[in-house]
Amino acid sequence: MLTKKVEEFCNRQIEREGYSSNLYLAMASWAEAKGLSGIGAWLYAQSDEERAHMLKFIKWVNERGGNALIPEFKKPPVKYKGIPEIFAEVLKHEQFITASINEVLEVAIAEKDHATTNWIQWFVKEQVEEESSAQQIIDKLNLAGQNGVYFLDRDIMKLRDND
Ligand code: OFO
Repeated sequence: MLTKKVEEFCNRQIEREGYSSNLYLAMASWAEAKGLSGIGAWLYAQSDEERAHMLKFIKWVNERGGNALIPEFKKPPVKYKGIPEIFAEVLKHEQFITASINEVLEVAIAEKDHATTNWIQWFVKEQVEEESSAQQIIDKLNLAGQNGVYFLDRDIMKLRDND
């Protein structure tokens, strides 16, 4: 059984994972409309993963005797400056999500909720991978210089290792 506090933080995380999914969906659509279908495909896949993260939290809350609430989501930006800016934003957003997951973990520890403390380790590991894959893309873009976006669009799907 979840305590009220753990339930509240998990519900907060449902909103954050859902917003992440919509944010990456908005970025995917923007990139695709600019003709960058490779980068678009990467972002669509990322958006799907975030939806799966949201569902994991929904199911966990309900399974543990809580009530998972489906919130309203803030509208993500519709315009972006460019691909380097998008990936800088992806990294920043993932760092925010990492901090948020850590807060859920800290609340679970404080509430002596060993089950949630154990369950959420999957997310702790996932965040290490997500931050690292965003950083890897930024590094490649920086290395490639002028034609970086072109090469990234061509090769980005090869960088996905987890689907
Ligand atoms: Fe990209 O992170 Fe979900 O958890």
